[in-house]
Amino acid sequence: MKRIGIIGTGIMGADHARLLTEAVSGAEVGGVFDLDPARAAEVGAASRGARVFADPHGLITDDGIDAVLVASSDPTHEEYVLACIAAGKQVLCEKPLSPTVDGCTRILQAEERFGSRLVTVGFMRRFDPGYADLKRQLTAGAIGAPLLLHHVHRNPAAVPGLPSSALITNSAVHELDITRWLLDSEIVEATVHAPRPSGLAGGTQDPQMLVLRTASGALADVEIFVNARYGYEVRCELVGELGTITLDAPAPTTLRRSGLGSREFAADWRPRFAEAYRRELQDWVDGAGGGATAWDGFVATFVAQICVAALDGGERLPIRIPEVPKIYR
Ligand code: ISE
Repeated sequence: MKRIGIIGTGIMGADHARLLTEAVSGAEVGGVFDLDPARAAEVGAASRGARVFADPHGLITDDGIDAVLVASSDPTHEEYVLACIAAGKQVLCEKPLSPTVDGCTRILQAEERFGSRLVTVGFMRRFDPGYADLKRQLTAGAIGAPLLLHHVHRNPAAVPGLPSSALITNSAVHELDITRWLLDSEIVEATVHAPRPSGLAGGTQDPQMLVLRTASGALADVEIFVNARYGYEVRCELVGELGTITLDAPAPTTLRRSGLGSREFAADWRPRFAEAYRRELQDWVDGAGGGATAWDGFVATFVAQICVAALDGGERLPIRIPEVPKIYR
């Protein structure tokens, strides 16, 4: 039984703790830490009485903890991931690996010095049955060569005053990762278009439209809209030379009544990606290596930062990703 230590027991840390306790085999929550001790105690108690640590570094180095899951606030990821590498422990870090390219680079360097991969990044969509099937069909040649990829990513409401860049670094970063993963080709150019912002977005530039070109010559567009009001929705359509594949994951049921059909949308991403999170955790616990690497985490942050510059400047920007270090090839 692998004993997992969780750093950060907010919305994602608590959800991971629940999945590890109820839905993943071969692991248990061995310890938790949160800046809010009451929140940590609550999640510890719900995880079959896992130990509550007063110090995150104490959790990382404790002999009773075999591997660490980092779900704390984004700017703290680097510190905890580096400490896990120093302790030689496997770590699953929620996205982003670090919000800065420099932070991601320091993690890559530490992992290279260690000599083998310890870091997995929580780009859970790679484990979503829908995206996995899309990739399987594309690879099997079902629609021929891919030409266009249309993404829609909507949240019902964002916190007032959210910086416009967060739509890219916190939300569209999933599309940046899934586009290069699905098409198996790096993003080499980005433009970000900003329509009239929604009057309900509290001053944030929302929505935004990203246009990305891949090295293979395909174009991907991403509508990111975090105050869409009606619910949480993620879908996409891949257009190839022979046909298209649509990924739409609505509620399992549609209600037809009084001349109308309707279906439910979740309030956030957890129900939509519940199976993806479960598969991601099981893969990590099993050491199967199917998740995103620190290199993938670096590339996502690298591309996101250029998209933010493209939003600010309004122009089309080239993206030159550095050479892949040896341990990630
Ligand atoms: C959130 O942080 C996530 O990671 C979700 O997967 C994403 O869909 C949402 O837009 C983000 O705010």
